[in-house]
Amino acid sequence: MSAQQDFAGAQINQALSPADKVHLYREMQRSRAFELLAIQEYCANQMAGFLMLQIGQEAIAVAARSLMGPNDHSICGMRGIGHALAAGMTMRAGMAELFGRATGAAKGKAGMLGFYATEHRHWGNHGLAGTQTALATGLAFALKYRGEAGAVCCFLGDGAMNQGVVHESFNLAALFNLPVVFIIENNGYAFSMNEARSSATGGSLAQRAEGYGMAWDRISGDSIYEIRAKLWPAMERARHEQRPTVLEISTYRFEGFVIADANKLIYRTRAEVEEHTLHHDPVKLWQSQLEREGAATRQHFTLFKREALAEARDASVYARQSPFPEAKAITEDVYWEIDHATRPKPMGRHFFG
Ligand SMILES: Cc1ncc(C[n+]2csc(CCOP(=O)(O)OP(=O)(O)O)c2C)c(N)n1
Ligand SMILES: [Mg+2]
Repeated sequence: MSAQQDFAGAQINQALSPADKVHLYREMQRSRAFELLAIQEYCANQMAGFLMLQIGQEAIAVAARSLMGPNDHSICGMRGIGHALAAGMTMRAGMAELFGRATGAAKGKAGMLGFYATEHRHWGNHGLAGTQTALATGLAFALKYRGEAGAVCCFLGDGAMNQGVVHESFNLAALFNLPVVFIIENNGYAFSMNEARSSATGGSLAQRAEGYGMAWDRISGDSIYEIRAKLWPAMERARHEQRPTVLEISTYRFEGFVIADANKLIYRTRAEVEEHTLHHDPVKLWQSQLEREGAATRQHFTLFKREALAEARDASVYARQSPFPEAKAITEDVYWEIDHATRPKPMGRHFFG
């Protein structure tokens, strides 16, 4: 029996209609289509800076978002394009941001790190590994302080788990009983370094939660059903008991660390990459599961894939036709606006006077 079927019977999955399941497929396919087209545009010199993609990891963002309600929040590390799309950022806003255009999600000034969708309670991606855990802890504190029954889903990489700030955040989340779920997307690599070379563990990264008295679990990132079945109780624990959890989801990034990673087949063997792309592609696995269930036919899946691709193409046409930001925009949306009139003094407060 596959991991998908093992968890199909979980109550939270029984609640999914065939249309809901198809929606999850389409969301994964949108993320995949957007990122595949972004690779082409990046290689055609349309984008500056880094491009870090979630191809191979799509089930995590999509399954998690499907469990979130109006009081729940999400935040992630630098590999966050799929998270923002799953949260509700339009492909147009995302692609224009990658193209550095004024119509982008961060007005074309941040590129890959500007994928904030705060109107959907997604608090963006963060370039300094692990720092999002401190922000997530603050978001969770705010929920509790305001008496709102919500959960914060904080995504981080396996490499980020070795940053000091993660342990400070775990400590405060457990000490103050905060409604946060730390979700480690363990794709086996921190940059080019595999987990065995970078992390000291007694078998799993999530187990470190025990040192803080937090609940923890491990999940296969192959399976939408398993992610939903194990994430839901953690979110409920956060919402109703204000207690944190650490979850570790095993996954794999099919592409390099960044798209300009020329060594992706040096620190990983071709056979390893093929094994994952052939047998652990979450999009293909979900499609097979839904075909077995009769939720949609193969023709439908072909159509959904085409629709996702058409949406991505529309986004890149939109991005290409959009203007670059004007030079004066460089001093907008920065602290300078608040602070520039303040005369420096030896003592006192500048920002918060
Ligand atoms: C504090 C800090 N140190 C170093 C880096 C450089 N850096 C960027 S990504 C990365 C590895 C991240 O690995 P992981 O957390 O597993 O995320 P993944 O790339 O696998 O999604 C490093 C060391 C950084 N961004 N921040
Ligand atoms: Mg990693």
